[in-house]
Formats: sequence, C-alpha cells, structure tokens
Amino acid sequence: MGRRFFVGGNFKMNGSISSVKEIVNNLNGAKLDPNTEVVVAPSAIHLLLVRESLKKEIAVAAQNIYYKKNGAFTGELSVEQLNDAGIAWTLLGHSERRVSMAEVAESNEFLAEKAKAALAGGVGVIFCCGESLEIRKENKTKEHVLSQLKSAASAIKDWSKVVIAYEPIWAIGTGEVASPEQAQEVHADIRAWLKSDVSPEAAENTRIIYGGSVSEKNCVELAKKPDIDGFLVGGASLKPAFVDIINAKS
Ligand code: G2H
Repeated sequence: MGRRFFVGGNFKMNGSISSVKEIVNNLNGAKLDPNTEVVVAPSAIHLLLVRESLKKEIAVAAQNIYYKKNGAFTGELSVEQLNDAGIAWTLLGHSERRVSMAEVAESNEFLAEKAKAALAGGVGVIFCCGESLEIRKENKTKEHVLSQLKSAASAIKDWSKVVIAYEPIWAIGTGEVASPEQAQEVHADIRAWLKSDVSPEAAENTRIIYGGSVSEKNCVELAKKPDIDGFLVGGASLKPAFVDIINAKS
C-alpha cells in the first residue's frame, strides 16, 4: 500500500475565536478527499475549540510541546495534556522556533528530547527541517537537512507516527515556493537517508511533506512528484482554498 497523502494546516499565531470557527465550519462542510489525512495546528488557545467543533476525520495538532511531564513549567504544554484533550499530533522544529524567533532558538538536541517525549506518549510528530538561503547558496542543503534529521532520529524508535516536513526557510511565507524539482530533490535525499540510516521500511512508509508558500495554485504540480507525500500549509490554511490543497491529488 502506498503512503497516504498528508496535509497539515499550521495556523501559526493567527486567528480569533470567530475566524477559527469560520475555518472549522468551512472544513466541516467541505468535500475532502478521503484518501488524504488532514491535521490542523491552531494556536494553543484555540486547540480545544477546534478539537470540540471539527469533524473527527480531521486530527488536531499542537504547534509545540515541552518534553517534561506536568509540573512547574510555566507557559508550556505537556504530552499528557494533549492526550487528555484529544490532540493527536504536534509540530516540532519549525524554523520559526529554530531560527526566526532568535530568542527561542530551539536546538537539535532540545527537539530530539521533545520528539522522544511526544512519541513515548503516543502523540504523532510532524518534524520540520529546512535550510536558509545562505546554506542553499553554499550547496549545503542536503548536509544541513540531514543533520537536523539525524539528531532527531537518535530519539525515534517508531517512525510510523512521524511525518517529516521539509520547509526551506527562504520559501516560508515569502510567496517564493520551491519548484517541484527543488523540493523533489531534497525529499529524495531524505528518503535515501531513511533507507540507509534508519530502515527500508521507514523509507518506504514515512511521509515526507513539503512546506513553504504552498497554495491552491502550486499544490497540484508539487503533488505529482514521487517523493512529495503532502504539504504543511501556513498562510493558505487560513483561507477557504485550503480545501483545494487538501484535494490536490483528487
Ligand atoms: C511554512 C508554512 C507552514 P507558509 O512555515 O509551516 O507556512 O505556507 O505560510 O509559507
């Protein structure tokens, strides 16, 4: 059986109660490709609202977790709390947390701890990786992306609950999408690495999705590439056109 197409919506720090309700109503009423797995990641303040009002075929993800168990960790969300609230996934390692918000600067090691904690608690991980424009210009994209993944791999035993999101930083929120060929090249490198360093099964079964200015206009061409198994969508996930992206393979 082939890999099930996977589309995530990353709302980032966007949305009000009323705008999030509108997104939920739109998704609840839309005809979605049943062969696509859909997950949306609203802000922490909207997680429960979305989980309670969204149809159950669509899963909900946190945008971040902390790796410790419940306790004196002000401002954080635990895996146990996600489980209690029916939140089945978490994003980890988005470049906005690794790089763009320099005060946060999440490291590979910190993210490996988080991945370990999420998976141990039964929460799926959408693990982000990607290079800056400088790294791409130096022809070090593959090396950089694989170093991010290698660090996380040390903490991952079960790859069936992991989705890898390749998100080149230069394409995030810029409108400058990677070409299908550019994305495919990196996705193929990631899959080859999974095969050589993890297992042939992980290479065959792990979804590698693309993120970075995905829209209803570019998704169909991207989705045709053999190693692009879906998308992580930011800005466009807040719009009705998100449905077209979910249905990119239909
Ligand atoms: C990349 C993506 C979602 P956008 O960050 O993770 O956002 O589609 O707005 O570039």
